[in-house]
Amino acid sequence: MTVVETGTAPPALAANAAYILRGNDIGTLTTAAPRLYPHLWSWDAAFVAIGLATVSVPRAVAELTTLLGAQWASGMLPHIVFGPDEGYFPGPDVWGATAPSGARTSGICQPPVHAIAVRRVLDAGRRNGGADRDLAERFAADTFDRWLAWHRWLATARDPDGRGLLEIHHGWESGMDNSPRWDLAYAGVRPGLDLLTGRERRDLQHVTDARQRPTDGEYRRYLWLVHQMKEARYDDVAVRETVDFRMTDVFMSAVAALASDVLAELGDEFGRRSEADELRTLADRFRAGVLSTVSPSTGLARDVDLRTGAVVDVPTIGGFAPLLSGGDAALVRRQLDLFTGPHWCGHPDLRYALPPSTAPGYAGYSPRTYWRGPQWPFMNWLLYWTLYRAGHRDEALSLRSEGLRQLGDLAFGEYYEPHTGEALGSAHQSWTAAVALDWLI
Ligand code: 2M8
Repeated sequence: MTVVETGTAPPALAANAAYILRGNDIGTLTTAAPRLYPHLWSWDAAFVAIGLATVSVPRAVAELTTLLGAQWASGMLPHIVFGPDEGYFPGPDVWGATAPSGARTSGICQPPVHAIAVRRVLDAGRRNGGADRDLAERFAADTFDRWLAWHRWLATARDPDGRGLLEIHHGWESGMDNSPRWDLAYAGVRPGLDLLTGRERRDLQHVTDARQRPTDGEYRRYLWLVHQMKEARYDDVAVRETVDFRMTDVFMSAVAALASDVLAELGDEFGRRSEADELRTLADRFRAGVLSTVSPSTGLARDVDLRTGAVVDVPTIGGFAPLLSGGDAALVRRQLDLFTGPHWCGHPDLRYALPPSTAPGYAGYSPRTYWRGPQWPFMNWLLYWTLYRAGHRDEALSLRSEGLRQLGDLAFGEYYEPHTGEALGSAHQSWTAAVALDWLI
């Protein structure tokens, strides 16, 4: 049996991870983290289901069912499905959004990784056989149209001109909230109201120092955008016309390409040939969109500010979008060399050879601050899974072994300081525990 460097044997790591997920389970949903995020987050739920599938296929199915239960009539999957806890700001009162089912939700979305979760749950069910296989197959076939509606909504509401790049209206939609990718866009967001003063930022109570979270100035902008979208009644066209933040998100577009291919494969299995073809066409569109943004000089993919036309040239993990979507073997090779080289995973000062969320050499790099530098275990898993699937086994397995070494401290941190390996943000973060389980079992 291999023992990870920190001395934690894989069975102990797996048992602890399962225990974390069990502890964060409030019945119908697994909170993204026990105190900092006491609700279901859309892309977290996908990774959580991937982890849960290793210990309980029915519980994994339940997690995705809860998310689908909050799907909007348009097909959008909201980025938060609120549970009963009152401890998160901005909560349901601020968002003022309700799904047709009556579920209280936010009014924005997150990257569409969910088809990967359906795939993994189906694979786990088939491995187990019996009732698990029956449940997973029924679930995947019965919900196929719901996931398809989600992808169709993205393609129409968020890429209305068919350029193959999804547009986002809030940094929260990218999942990389305060990444330097969005600094330029946020510089143009000038809140017409101070929506923070007099309100309590609960997030700061759950981290060891405020530097690990976005600033109040950033939060004022975040809240202003929510206000604008709420004023537009979350209508897709009205939001596009009025919101102060309109960026193409190259990473989300790459996720859409990848997940559309995965969903197409599921469509093939269930005899949904024309829908599978439609999804492959979508995947090709997003793949081409991602490739069109690559900087010839840096080799990284870039976001564009749709309000100003400015192209964002900052070295963040988002630039590696083509590793997810593929489509150009020479570029992928170039990106892999960059990714494993001394500016990224191979940087000599890193504790573990894992990608920081922002390049350590960049002036705006901040190793303790959220999406401005720390390493994120779920991101390591997503890259691992995609690279393995695409045949880049060495790079994938290195992410797995380094990722497991990092998690050997049993903190299951939200993110990690790249040089010291210190766990930061929330402890007992669900998607961190989930990816450990998938890697181990
Ligand atoms: C973080 O985002 C939320 C807002 O959506 C927050 O900071 O309050 C991000 O890391 C996001 O990607 C993640 O889904 C969420 C829950 O883990 O937390």
